[in-house]
Amino acid sequence: MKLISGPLSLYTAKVRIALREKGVPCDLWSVPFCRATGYDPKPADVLRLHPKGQVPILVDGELVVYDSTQILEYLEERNPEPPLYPSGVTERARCREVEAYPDEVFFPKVFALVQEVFYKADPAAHDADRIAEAQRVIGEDYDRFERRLAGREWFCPTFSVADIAVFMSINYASTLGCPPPEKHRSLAAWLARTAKRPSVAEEMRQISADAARVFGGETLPEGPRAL
Ligand SMILES: N[C@@H](CCC(=O)N[C@@H](CS)C(=O)NCC(=O)O)C(=O)O
Repeated sequence: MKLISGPLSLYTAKVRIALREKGVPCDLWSVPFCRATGYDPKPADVLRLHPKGQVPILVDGELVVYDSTQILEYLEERNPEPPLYPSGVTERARCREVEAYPDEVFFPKVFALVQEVFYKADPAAHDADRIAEAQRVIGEDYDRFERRLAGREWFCPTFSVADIAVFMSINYASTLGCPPPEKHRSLAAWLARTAKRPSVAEEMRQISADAARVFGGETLPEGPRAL
């Protein structure tokens, strides 16, 4: 199995964490990435295999699966143990809803910070009003995550793809200067708990190292990487 992987891609990070949790061997092929042009120019395989030219893409023999959520579903069916979805139709539906929220609703708000803070290297070029508005709407979602957790250990009865997706999105918002407020005690405890999982700790280690290189002006090269 091969994962075409974005080094700083939060969507790919979800898949990398799931692969580690499940102990599934997988070759990683990292696409190039830099601060000036992001994912451009894209490798030919990405353009050929994904209709939107995005990562992650999972290739398993003849099968190509794209979109992080679809890949997580595929991995769960291919390698059910340990499960990353709860059992029972209702809990699974709840899990899918929590997993989808950061990708579909929360991260688009964070993306304003990506465009302002990450892609504009000169702080003088940052649009302060846009950043403030992004921080306001992100704060509303932090309230929502806190209410949803309400002191529970995980978003679902057991650690799941919901925790992975929410954690990665919050990590990006935090890195871009908008961490959850201290008043959200459930969220803080859950973040610390999640960060301690070896699968997540390894992801954070790799992403921090890659981010430091990219902020230093390097282009992360295309090629094989260790999971
Ligand atoms: N819904 C997709 C989103 C994938 C996505 O937006 N990938 C980004 C990297 S994080 C990408 O490839 N961006 C390049 C582009 O859209 O041109 C998923 O969950 O996989």
